[in-house]
Amino acid sequence: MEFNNLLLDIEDHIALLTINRPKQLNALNKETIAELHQALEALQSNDEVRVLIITGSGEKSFVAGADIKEFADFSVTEGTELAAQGQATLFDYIENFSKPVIAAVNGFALGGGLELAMSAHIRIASSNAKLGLPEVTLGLIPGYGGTQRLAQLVGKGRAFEMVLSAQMIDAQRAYDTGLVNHTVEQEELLTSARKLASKIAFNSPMAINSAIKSLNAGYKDGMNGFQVEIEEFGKCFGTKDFTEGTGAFLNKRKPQF
Ligand code: CO8
Repeated sequence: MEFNNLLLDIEDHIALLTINRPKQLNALNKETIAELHQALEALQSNDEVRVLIITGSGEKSFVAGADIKEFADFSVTEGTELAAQGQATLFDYIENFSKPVIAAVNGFALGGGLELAMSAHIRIASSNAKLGLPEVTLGLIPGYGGTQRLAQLVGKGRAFEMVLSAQMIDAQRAYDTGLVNHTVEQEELLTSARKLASKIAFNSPMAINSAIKSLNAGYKDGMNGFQVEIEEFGKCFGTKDFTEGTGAFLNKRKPQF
């Protein structure tokens, strides 16, 4: 697959997606969002791939936000449409992806960039990362799910402070508040993300898909997370992964999923 703004590398069941607009600090323009969707769609149905890592090109920035140049003259209708389409095709799409997505945050994760990282299931940040939602300095608010996901991750009080003050936090603070799962030195970022990804890749893809659905259900309006968990738990018993996993345990061997 060829992209203008993305690099895609698949190795050992792990897909590494690199947003590649380093001169613009990997800002998300329309084309990049469309390419990410296209790549994700292809990876969804690629059975070789079990885990995704998303990162940014260069050492300075993960993603410095939505591309401000593209929406500077938008109307109310266009702004609404931009947010709705972006949420549906990228941010919600990642959160509900059937395979785990790890964001490897290698520098600035601002606005839409932090929202992208928050859509992923797991975040690892390099120690130079700076994270924030600066939209109110532009007369905007986060439009790619940031007001919702930030509060889910760090709690409502901290989310209010970050959104209203527009202040960036460093990687240590992001770790302390639960916004990222780990912080590591920049040179270790991709190795750490790959290490975690390969641990996940070893496990049952079918069970992992059920776990993603169940965990997400607790955060969706009108869904009963406990009920979804019961249903997904039950479904596992009908899968070949369950036969393999339990069979391997009982026969004292490693499972081959
Ligand atoms: N959009 C477009 N271009 C950008 C962006 C961006 N978000 N961020 C950086 N760039 C470009 C700069 O314009 C500059 O380009 P050029 O060389 O052509 O002038 C280049 O990247 C390098 O940037 P700087 O020279 O500014 O680099 P610095 O090291 O001085 O500063 C910063 C780095 C602090 C990250 C600075 O670039 C900055 O503040 N960027 C903007 C951050 C921001 O406000 N992000 C939020 C954007 S709004 C958003 O994401 C809304 C999401 C929800 C949208 C929902 C639909 C509407």
